[in-house]
Amino acid sequence: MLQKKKRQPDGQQSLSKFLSLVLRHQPELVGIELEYHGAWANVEALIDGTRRRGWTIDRQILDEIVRTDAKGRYAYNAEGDKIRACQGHSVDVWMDYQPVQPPETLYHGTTAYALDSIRAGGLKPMGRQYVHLSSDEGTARNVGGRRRGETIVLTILSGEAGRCGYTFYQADNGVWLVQALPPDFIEFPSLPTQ
Ligand code: HQG
Repeated sequence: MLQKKKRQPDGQQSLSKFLSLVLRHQPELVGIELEYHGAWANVEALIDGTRRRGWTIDRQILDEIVRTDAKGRYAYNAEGDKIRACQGHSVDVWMDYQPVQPPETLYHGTTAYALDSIRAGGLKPMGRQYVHLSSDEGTARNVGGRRRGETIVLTILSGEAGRCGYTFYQADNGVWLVQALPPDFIEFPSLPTQ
C-alpha cells in the first residue's frame, strides 16, 4: 500500500521541492505572483510567504538551496532580489530562452505506459510549457524512473528536428526544451518479439 509521505518542514530537500512547486506551478500557495516576463518572484515575499506556511527558511537557507541544488533548478537575478525556477513551469510565463541548434541526439525519459500515445502523437508538454530533454541518457533514465512502471529512454533525433525547423531552447541549468516533437524524430525501443 502506498504510504502518504509526511511533510518535513525542516528538511532542506523537501523545502526545495516545495519551492519548485511554488516557483513552477503554484505561487499562490505562498501568496505571491510570478512576473510574466521571466517568471521572477520577489525573494523577500517568497521567504515571508514560505515561512507563513510553516517552513524554516531565511535568505541564508535559500542561498544554500540555490547554490547546492543538484540540477541547478533555481537562479537569482543579477541584483539578487528576485528568484526563479530555470525551467519546468506550468504557469503562464514567458521565459527569455534563446533558440539554439541542439546536439544531434538528446534523450527523454518516460514510462512504458506512455509509449503507445507517444508513438501515435509524439512528445507533448502535457502539464508543462515544454517537453524536457536531457543531453545524457543517465539523467533521462532518472527522470523516467520517477514514474510508475518500466522506465523507457527515448532517443531524440534533435539535430535533424532542428534542421527541419523545430525550435530548441536550453534553460540556464542545461535542460533542453522543445514545444512538442512528432514521432518521426523519436527513436523508440523495438517491440519485444513474441
Ligand atoms: C509524458 C524533472 C502520453 C512524458 C525532470 C512524461 C525534467 C506523454 C509526462 C522535468 C506524451 C510528462 C520534466 C504523450 C509526453 N502521451 N504521455 N503524447 N508526451 N508524455 O513531469 O519530462 O526533478 O511534465 O514522457 O528533470 O517527466 O522536477 O515531464 O512522462 O526536467 O526538477 O508525459 O521534471 O525536473 O511529465 O519531467 P512531466 P518530465 P525536476
